[in-house]
Amino acid sequence: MSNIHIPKGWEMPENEVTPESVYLNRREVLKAMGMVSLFAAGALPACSPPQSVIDAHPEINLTDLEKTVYPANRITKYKLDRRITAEAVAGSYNNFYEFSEVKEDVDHHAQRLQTRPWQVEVTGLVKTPKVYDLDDFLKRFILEERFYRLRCVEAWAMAVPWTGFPLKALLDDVEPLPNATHVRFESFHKPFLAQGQFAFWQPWPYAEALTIKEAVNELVLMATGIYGHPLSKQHGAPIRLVVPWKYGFKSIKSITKIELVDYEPSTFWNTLQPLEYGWEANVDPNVPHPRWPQTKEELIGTREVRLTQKYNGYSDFVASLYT
Ligand SMILES: Nc1nc2c(c(=O)[nH]1)N[C@H]1C(S)=C(S)[C@@H](COP(=O)(O)O)O[C@H]1N2
Ligand SMILES: [Mo]
Repeated sequence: MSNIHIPKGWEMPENEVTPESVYLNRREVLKAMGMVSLFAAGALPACSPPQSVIDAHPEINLTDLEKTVYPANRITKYKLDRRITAEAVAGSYNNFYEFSEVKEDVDHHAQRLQTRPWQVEVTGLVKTPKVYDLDDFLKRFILEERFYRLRCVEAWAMAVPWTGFPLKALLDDVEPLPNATHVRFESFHKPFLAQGQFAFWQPWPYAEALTIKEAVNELVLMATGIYGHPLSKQHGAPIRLVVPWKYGFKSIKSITKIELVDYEPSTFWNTLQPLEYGWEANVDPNVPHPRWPQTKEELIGTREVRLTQKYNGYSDFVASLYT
C-alpha cells in the first residue's frame, strides 16, 4: 500500500515530515480497517508500517470505553519544527524516579503500577470538590491529540503526540474560588510498589504546581494517552500533566490529587535542589543550569542538536504570562 508514505502537506520542510506522516497514516489505515484494537499487531496486514515506528503493546488492553475515544481528533494548531520521536525511543528513555533513576530501566519497573481502578481527587479552594474515576474523565471531557515538544532540564528533547484534554476544562468543572492562586498536583505514594519511594531523604510523593494563570493556559494538557493509545505506564499512566513551555519535570506523571490553594506549594525537585530546579522552570536558553548550559538540546533517538528556544518555542502562547 503505497499511500503509507505520501506526505500530508504539513507546513514544514519535506525532511521533517516522514515519521509524522507514517504515524498519521497508520491511524487512518487502522480506522479505515475498523480495527477492534490498535494493538492487535499480529492481525495487521502486510501493508502495516515498520515496527521501528509503530510498536505493538500487548500489555495495553483497551477498555470498551477507551476503544470509543482513541485515537482522538488531532488539533493542528500546535505545530512542530521537528520529527515526532519514535515511540520505541520515547518509551525506553524515561524519567520516573519512583521506579528507577536509570532512564533505560523505568520502562521495565513501571509495569508494576496498577492503573485500574484509578481515582483523582480535585479539592481545596473550589466550589465543588470532586473525585474522578479515570472513566469519568474520558466520558466528561473531549479528548484531542496534540503534537508538542518536550524539553527536559537535562538538555535532551523529544516531540510527542499526546492525547488528553485541557486542564482548564477540569478546573471549570470544579469552579475555583476567587482566592485560589495556585494549583498543586500530587502523584501516588506506594513505596512497596515503587521502590524509589524508599529514598526517605526525598520528599515523596512527587509533587508539582503551577500558578492558576499558568494552569488555565490553553497549552496545559491533562494527558491520558500517547501515540494514539492510552498512556504507557512509563509515561505516567493513567493520567499526567503536560506543560510544554516548562522543563519536563513540571509535567508530573500518574496524578492522584489536584489541590487549589492560596500559597506557592513546594515541589519535589525544587525542595531537593532549589538552586538547580527553579520553581517556575520555564525553558530559557539564557539561564544556564548550575552544571551545564541550556543553550542547546539533543533530540533523543537521532542525537540531532538544536538551539533551545525561549519558552520551548511557545512564546506566542505564554510570553504574556510573564510580562
Ligand atoms: N511522578 C513523576 N513525574 C515525573 C517525573 C518523575 O520522576 N516522577 N519525571 C519528570 C521529568 S524530569 C521528565 S523529563 C518527564 C519525562 O516524561 P517521559 O518519561 O514521559 O518522557 O516526566 C516528569 N514527570
Ligand atoms: Mo526532566
